[in-house]
Amino acid sequence: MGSVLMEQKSVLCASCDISCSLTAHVDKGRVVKISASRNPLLKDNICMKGVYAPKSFANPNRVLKPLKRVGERGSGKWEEVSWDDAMADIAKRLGKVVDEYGAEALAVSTSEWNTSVENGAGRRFMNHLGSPNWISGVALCAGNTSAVNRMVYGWYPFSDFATTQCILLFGHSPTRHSWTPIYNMIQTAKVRGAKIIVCDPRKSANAEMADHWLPLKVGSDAALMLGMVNVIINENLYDKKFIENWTVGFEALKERVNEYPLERVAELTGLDEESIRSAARTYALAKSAIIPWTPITDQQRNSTSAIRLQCTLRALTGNIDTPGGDVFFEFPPEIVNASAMEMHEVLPQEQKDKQLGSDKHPVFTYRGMEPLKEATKRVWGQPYTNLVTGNYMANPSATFRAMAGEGPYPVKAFFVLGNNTLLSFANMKLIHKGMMNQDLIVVHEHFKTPTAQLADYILPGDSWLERPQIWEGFGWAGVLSTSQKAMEPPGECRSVYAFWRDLAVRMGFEEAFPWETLEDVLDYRLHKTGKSFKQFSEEFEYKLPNLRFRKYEKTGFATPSGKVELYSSVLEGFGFDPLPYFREDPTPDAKFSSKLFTGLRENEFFQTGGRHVPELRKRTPEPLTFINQHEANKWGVRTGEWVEVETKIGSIKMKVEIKEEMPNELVRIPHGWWKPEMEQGIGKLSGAWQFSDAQACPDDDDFLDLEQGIPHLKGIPCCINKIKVNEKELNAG
Ligand SMILES: Nc1nc2c(c(=O)[nH]1)N[C@H]1C(S)=C(S)[C@@H](COP(=O)(O)OP(=O)(O)OC[C@H]3O[C@@H](n4cnc5c(=O)[nH]c(N)nc54)[C@H](O)[C@@H]3O)O[C@H]1N2
Ligand SMILES: Nc1nc2c(c(=O)[nH]1)N[C@H]1C(S)=C(S)[C@@H](COP(=O)(O)OP(=O)(O)OC[C@H]3O[C@@H](n4cnc5c(=O)[nH]c(N)nc54)[C@H](O)[C@@H]3O)O[C@H]1N2
Ligand code: SF4
Ligand SMILES: [Mo]
Repeated sequence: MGSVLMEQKSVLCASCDISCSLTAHVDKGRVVKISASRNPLLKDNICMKGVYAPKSFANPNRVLKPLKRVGERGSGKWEEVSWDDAMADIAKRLGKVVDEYGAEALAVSTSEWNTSVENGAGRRFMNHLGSPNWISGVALCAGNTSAVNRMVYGWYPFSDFATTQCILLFGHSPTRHSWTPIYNMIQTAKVRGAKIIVCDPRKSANAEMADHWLPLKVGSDAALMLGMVNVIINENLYDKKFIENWTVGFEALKERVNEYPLERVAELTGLDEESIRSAARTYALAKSAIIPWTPITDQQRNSTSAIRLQCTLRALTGNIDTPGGDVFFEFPPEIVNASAMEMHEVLPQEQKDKQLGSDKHPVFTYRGMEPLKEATKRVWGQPYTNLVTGNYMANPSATFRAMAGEGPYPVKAFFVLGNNTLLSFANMKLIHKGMMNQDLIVVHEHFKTPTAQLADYILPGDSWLERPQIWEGFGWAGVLSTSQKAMEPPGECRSVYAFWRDLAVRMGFEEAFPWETLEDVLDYRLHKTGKSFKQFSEEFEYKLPNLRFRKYEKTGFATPSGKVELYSSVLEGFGFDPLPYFREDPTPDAKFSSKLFTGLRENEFFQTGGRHVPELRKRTPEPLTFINQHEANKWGVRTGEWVEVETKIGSIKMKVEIKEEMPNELVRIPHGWWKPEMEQGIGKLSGAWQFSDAQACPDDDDFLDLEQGIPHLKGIPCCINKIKVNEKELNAG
């Protein structure tokens, strides 16, 4: 009865990064329930994290007022201060850092959800201040893939799941409660009769239903694809017209893949030759085919080659910008897009040149994107197109080294906006060292995460139920959606836009932020429609683009040659191998005779978040490592026992769960564990030192991809040590 009377708002969920359209039910000014979208097309896109979001945001541990550190950094002691006092002090201290070390001494770390809601404000601020040192979770997730895709064919395609005849998946295994819309699209395609090819060392649910399952060795995706390309070229299965008219470097590519005969590929991947051949044929002969983006190849030491090979497979089969293929969506024409809002053109070249890591690992930095700038302007209408916000980033590892005082110049102020930096990259000890060496750390958050525990200020952030938003599908997925504000933020929680604007005013560049409120900036972004945000969001929950295929026939591709660069002039210009290759793993210490991967997301939590919601936590109370019985026997451990998973740089504690779907020698460790109920502050960090996977992930040269410098999270040599723990003591500190 009550719910009939309740007000309903259309909202976009940001409890993960995929922005499902949902309905918020509001009673007496508070969201009391979340249900699926009222739009019948979107009704199945909701998971338990979305359902529990109001509970998560109403948690008593949520930070509701600005907190200022008292005592030493990480002492765990805070005092409440007013926003005005906090911002005045932050501006003063940032000014001092900039005066002493230059604007590049400010680094900012953030994540997917945030960059979709801040309307370009963070980069706009940094570009006016003069700092290029922006890092993000997208360096390990889609942002880096978009940069590599742009090097090959000038844009980042999104898959046409709706009509495709074939889906080739690398690891990527969405479930009912993990990226639900993608899961639904794969299931629907399967029921429709699309062929499914799954490359995954583990017998995942997708592998179970696949037409081809290729259980490759962890981290060997690039090798497998070199073999598939070899088959497609040598069996003449490629689209000759497309190759002739629209690509450069085919002959060189052919020569390269001939260095990878199936016999060699079988050895590198652990697969049999016939299964590779047969999967390659199915993919190439399908009337249409997609290779959906996968984070698995974003996080490997051969990441750049693996992503390029995915692009290569699409090109060889002509499945680029075609119905049922991988499609280049345009920026929604109705709005001022986020890339334009960011104003990269105002950051002087000499500051761009200072971007950390761009000398050694240029791919997703300003330097890496520079050779594409003219072509991008010609084809896509503007020189800076920051797809998935991953195209003009500093390198995370290089940034942490600079923060830690290891050069090339000091970084002394660090702002974190909704990212759990300590846990969200490789080499947690280095990140910790870098944070301890800062003059100023500001964290905009909901909770006192391990990262926030090291801050000078924790600023209370609003949530997706408490703010209006435009979503443009990261400039990638071809949708334009809106989210209505369903309730007022509790306490003194504020938006990230409010933070950046306030700081810009105090730092003396108010003219770059003429919009006083978040609502004002949304109205501005929609001004071309002649509608206010309020009107627009009442009319459009979401808006699909006008589908136009093979746009390249009119404009060419946005690369230096105007064609798909199978042989990359851009990488060649930076002194890298212009063709894809496979770099074999270094020989590990004999002690580390298994390999771990981080991932296989938990249904209940998003990344490092969510452990504070009792209803969800009780479903997975502890971090679990998955191994099979063979592996358990090898290490002498049993299900339910506590172990330490150790790599050459660290070890983490977790409980064993035997899963027969895991292959021999492979260990799954979950990402992002800390326990909000445990003791806070330095030395403890709420269990992060004991449970966070970032402790065990190395970031030395052997474990970084050469071109992008992102860490290898899929195949780190490890061992398992049985340990005795008193669970009570363990959970105490
Ligand atoms: N070691 C290691 N690192 C990884 C990965 C891994 O497997 N291992 N995975 C990578 C991947 S795939 C990704 S996508 C990234 C994810 O990196 P992030 O997107 O940074 O992931 P989260 O851990 O969810 O951290 C987000 C933080 O934002 C806060 N937050 C959420 N909503 C809001 C809001 O509205 N306002 C404010 N102010 N704060 C908010 C949450 O409380 C949480 O602490 O991490 C990557 N890094
Ligand atoms: N509930 C929930 N859902 C989420 C998230 C969450 O935190 N919670 N996070 C979201 C985010 S940001 C991301 S990026 C996605 C990640 O989600 P997915 O892309 O589905 O990746 P994982 O869940 O990490 O699953 C990893 C899969 O890859 C396989 N695999 C491991 N190593 C390799 C390898 O080297 N090669 C290949 N081919 N396969 C390998 C594993 O066996 C496993 O099946 O999940 C999203 N969905
Ligand atoms: S999959 Fe779940 S958490 Fe992610 S946006 Fe959809 S409802 Fe929210
Ligand atoms: Mo991700």
